[in-house]
This record gives sequence, C-alpha cells and structure tokens, in this order.
Amino acid sequence: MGRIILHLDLDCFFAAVEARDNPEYKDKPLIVGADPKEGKGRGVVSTCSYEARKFGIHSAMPISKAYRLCSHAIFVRPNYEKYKEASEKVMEIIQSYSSAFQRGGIDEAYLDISKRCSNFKHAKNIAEQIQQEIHDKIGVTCSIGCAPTKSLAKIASDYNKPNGITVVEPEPENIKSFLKDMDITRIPGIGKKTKKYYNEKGIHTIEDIFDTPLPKMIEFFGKYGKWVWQVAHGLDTRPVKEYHNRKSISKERTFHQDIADVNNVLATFESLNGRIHENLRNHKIYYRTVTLKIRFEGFETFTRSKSVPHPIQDEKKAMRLVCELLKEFLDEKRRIRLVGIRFSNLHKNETTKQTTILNYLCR
Ligand code: TTP
Ligand code: MG
Repeated sequence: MGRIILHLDLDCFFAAVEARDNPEYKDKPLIVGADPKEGKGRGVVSTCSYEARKFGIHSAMPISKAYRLCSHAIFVRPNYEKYKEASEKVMEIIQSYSSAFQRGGIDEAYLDISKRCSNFKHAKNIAEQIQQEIHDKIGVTCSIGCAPTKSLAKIASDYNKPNGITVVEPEPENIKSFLKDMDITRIPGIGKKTKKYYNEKGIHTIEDIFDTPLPKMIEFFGKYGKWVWQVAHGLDTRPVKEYHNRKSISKERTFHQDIADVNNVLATFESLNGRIHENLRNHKIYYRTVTLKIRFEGFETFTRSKSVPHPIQDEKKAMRLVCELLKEFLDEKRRIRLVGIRFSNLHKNETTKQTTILNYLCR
C-alpha cells in the first residue's frame, strides 16, 4: 500500500484573519499590505481576498497598482502577531490528526495519514474533518490536496481554492489526467524564469513532460529535469519529516573558503542556532544535549557535547553552551572549514510540561 499525504494551505490567509475579526470586511475586496496613500503609496500587497482577486490584484503587486485596479477596496496594514497566533493554533489542530506532520510555511503543512487510513475515500473524510475543525475553532478556511506524494498533494491543494478538497488517486492514469493540461509552473520549483528553459525545448504543459523520456529530461535539464519528471510521474519519495520522532536535529555550514576569523565563526554558529530554534519552537521540541562540530582545513573533525539535566528550548542558553564548547579550539592556528550544531535527547512538549514545572520547583 502506497502513501496517503495531505497538503493543507489556508485561503487568502492574512485577509481571512482580518475578515474574521472585522465582519464588516466579509465578502468585500480586502487588501492586506502597505498604505496605498491614494495611489501614491510605496510597498506591496501581502495578500487579498478572493473578491479583490477578481480585479486582478495579487500578492507582491505594488500597492499603487492595486489602488488603481480597485480604489474602493478595503486596505489594511498587516498584523503579523495576529497571523502567527492563528497559524500556531491551526498547526496544533493539523498535528492532532497525525504525528507525521511537517510545517511548510506560515499557512501550509503536510500530513502523512497512511497509518490511520487505508484508502483515499477515507482520506477525503479526514480532510473534511480537518477543514471543519479549523473553520469552527479558528474561523478561517483552507484547501486540502490529498495524493500519494508531497508534490502532488501540494499541486492538488492549490487546484480548487478556496475551501476545496482535491483528491489525486495513485494510479498512473489518474495522476496523468490530473496533471496533463496544467502549465509546468504548477510543479513546485518551476517559476517564471525556469519556465523559459522548458519552453525553449518545446515543453509547455505537464503533458509535454509525460511525452519526454527521462533520459531526454536529464540531457536537457540535468538533475533538476529528473526531479521534475519524477514529480509528474508521482515518484517523489520525500517523506513527511516526523520531527517528533527524530533522534536529533542538526545544521551545519561549510565555508567557501576556510576561515580563521573567530567572529565569523561565532556569527555562523549564531545563525545556525537561530534557524534550528525556529524549527524547535514551531515543533515544540525540547532538548537536553547540544553538540558542536568543527572541521579544520585538512578535514580533521571534532565533536564536543554538553548536556543539561532537564529538557530546555532556550536559544541564548544553547549559544552559551556552544561558546563553552568552542573555547577548547580557540587557540588553534588552523583555519576552519565547517561548523555545525546538533541538538539531541529530544523531548516533545507534552512530556516536558511537567519537567519544566519541576525545574522551577527544584531550583
Ligand atoms: P499564500 O498561501 O501564498 O497566499 P494566501 O494564503 O494569501 O492565498 P491562497 O488562498 O492563494 O493560498 O501565502 C500565505 C500568506 O503569506 C499570505 O496570506 C500573506 C503572506 N504573503 C506575503 O506577505 N507576501 C507574498 O508575496 C505572499 C505570496 C504571501
Ligand atoms: Mg495560502
């Protein structure tokens, strides 16, 4: 039995939250973005309601142009805190349907529900339940794609917006009839610029990809051509990453040129640490062990770890631990080729709540 993956994307997300909180905006052309200043404003549209899209308005359009297209629209400034809060709550709901959950961005996520449902009819039921729960509890709508791979699920969630559910069953003929008339830019990763190269080779629709044998795709577009061909044939095997079942989370960076400057090394550790913590916060993951990795010119590599008694999720504290571990290497005369950080002994928040309280009591 193959996989069943859902991709969920909220509909006109920022605008939907604004309309939820200001019922007078409902069913009207509503534009979230910079101040239009009666057509003289600078800046862009973040997003707009589907009513505003009828006027040709879309994300990233200059706000002055949006004003020209529809001056009677309601224009509001973004309130990111509010969107973040709504997003967190939506993600919590989605996660409760499967532990194989991967957040895509502020308003999208993947869910692998293969373990809890045996066919696509049942999967559609689950998608309906998720839509309903998000609507009832958060007051916004979403669209869901249901397919055997992540990329097909993503294409499917965008297919019938707003508030749609699109199922792509796994048989090759279903995948083909779903994709064949679509423009190749529907494939995640093919944008306006890349499209040009495909068009030059006579590839416009996804059907043209079906008509191009894999070796030709590789000859024309290299490794990326292979990936595009696999997506179209439903052969994208990337898993929905289960953060909660992972043993560790790490990031590393190789320098283009080996470096000797300590400040540069520290700044890199800080940036890696910041990015991992964003993930850890999103997935409510705590850790007990921090490991530093450092590779010198000549490829000699060292790892050093430090553990704390109770699970933490603390960006500053982690950076302090990294600095302590780094001390030992500061006198090194050799240049550094690579640095990395790993967090392990991971704990989910549910099991951590108690220990965190214990932490306070025991201090
Ligand atoms: P999207 O999911 O791309 O757009 P959307 O949710 O507004 O509309 P759709 O129904 O087509 O999914 O992006 C999610 C949010 O991210 C969007 O509400 C606002 C923000 N955003 C920007 O601020 N600028 C941009 O250029 C884009 C694309 C999105
Ligand atoms: Mg969206």
